[in-house]
Amino acid sequence: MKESIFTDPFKKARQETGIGEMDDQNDPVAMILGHKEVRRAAHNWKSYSSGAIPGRIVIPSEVNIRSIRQIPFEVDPPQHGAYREVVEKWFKRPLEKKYEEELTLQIEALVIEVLEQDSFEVIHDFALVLQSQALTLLFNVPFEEAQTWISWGTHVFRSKDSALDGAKANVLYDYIDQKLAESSSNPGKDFYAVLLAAEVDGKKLSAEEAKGVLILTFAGGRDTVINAVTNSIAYFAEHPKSLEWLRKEPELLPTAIEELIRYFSPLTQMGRVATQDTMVCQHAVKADSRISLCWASANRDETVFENADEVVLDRKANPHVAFGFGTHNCLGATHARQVMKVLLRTLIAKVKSIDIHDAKDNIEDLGDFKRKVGFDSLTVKFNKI
Ligand code: HEM
Ligand code: EMZ
Repeated sequence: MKESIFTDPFKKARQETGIGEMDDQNDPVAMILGHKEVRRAAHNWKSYSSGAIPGRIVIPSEVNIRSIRQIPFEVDPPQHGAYREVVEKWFKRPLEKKYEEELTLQIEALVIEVLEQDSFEVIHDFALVLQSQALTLLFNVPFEEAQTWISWGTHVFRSKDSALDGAKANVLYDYIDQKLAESSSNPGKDFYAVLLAAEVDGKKLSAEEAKGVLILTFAGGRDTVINAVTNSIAYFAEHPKSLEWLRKEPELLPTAIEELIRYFSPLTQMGRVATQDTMVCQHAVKADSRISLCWASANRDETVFENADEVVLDRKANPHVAFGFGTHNCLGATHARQVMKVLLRTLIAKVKSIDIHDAKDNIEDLGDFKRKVGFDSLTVKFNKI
């Protein structure tokens, strides 16, 4: 019961002041830590804007490696709603029967493959592969395309030695340019063609705007899904009774998935830029300075969640904010939930127990706060039923 414990570094600051402070590349961030306050600020886009210069609301800031605006993520209402409308339907496709069936075939094949191995490294040999393969369904492109995406590694802007890797980002940008060019001369039935045909307020989406949506789709759903998958495997390795419980009561799966996502909170925080001088939790926030909505802290708020630091698989009310809240709530959540559902369904059908052989934590360094968000590597063995 060690590798699957994710402690809450924000507790003391949340209880004492409700605010955490960190520096990020000389551009400080006032982190909002309480559940109620995070939800309130997420709603208040007039005071806390997402439409700052591209990259600034991300922590660590990506202003030095990216000038293209991610859409709809870095756009405020009312334009945000118009952009969101053109992609919303496409992001609901994971609920279609055929999508779920194909996802099931992909994930079963992967699980069967690793079940034959004496051990395997979950992040690179399982979660990254699973995430990339599943994304071919969301894009509606050939399965083989996953090979290229796997070669990019777990993050498109970060590499092993560098939290912000411009050269790596260029690989993604060049790839997208090429795919958009191919699509405009020979449109298929994929996400590229949908974006190039889309109209916002009676005007076609430009290639630059389509690129902004695509960068976000590649970047946003990558390490988050990889961490949700990997951390869940660590959890079931150390809680074999939970695996048995779900095997006996599979109707609990959707509830269990929300709880795992609450507990792991794969995206720690997201920033906003204050549009005017304001106060939050008795803390003065200057115009043009950054705040963050700390989803990970809000999800451990003891005034909202009983036994907040425990995984309670059948937790009844679970108003977690791991997928955000309000205007920008996660567009990829339908896909991410389907991935988790199919994965857990496959695990309970085929895996008796899981042994951890080795683990290296991935700790985010947020100034005073050190937060385990996942693993750099996790080596396990799956035992067959
Ligand atoms: C937004 C978390 C998976 C695409 C968000 C936000 C959070 C989040 C917290 C809100 C950001 C904000 O308010 O500024 C997660 C987690 C995931 C996940 C925890 C997995 C467990 C995905 C996937 C995709 C995706 C798989 C797509 C492939 C997006 C997009 C937005 C978003 C496009 C922006 C929505 C908007 O601005 O209206 N996500 N995400 N996410 N996410 Fe996810
Ligand atoms: C941005 C972000 C989106 C950012 C909703 O979150 O995810 C991060 O992983 C990326 O680095 O650019 O897409």
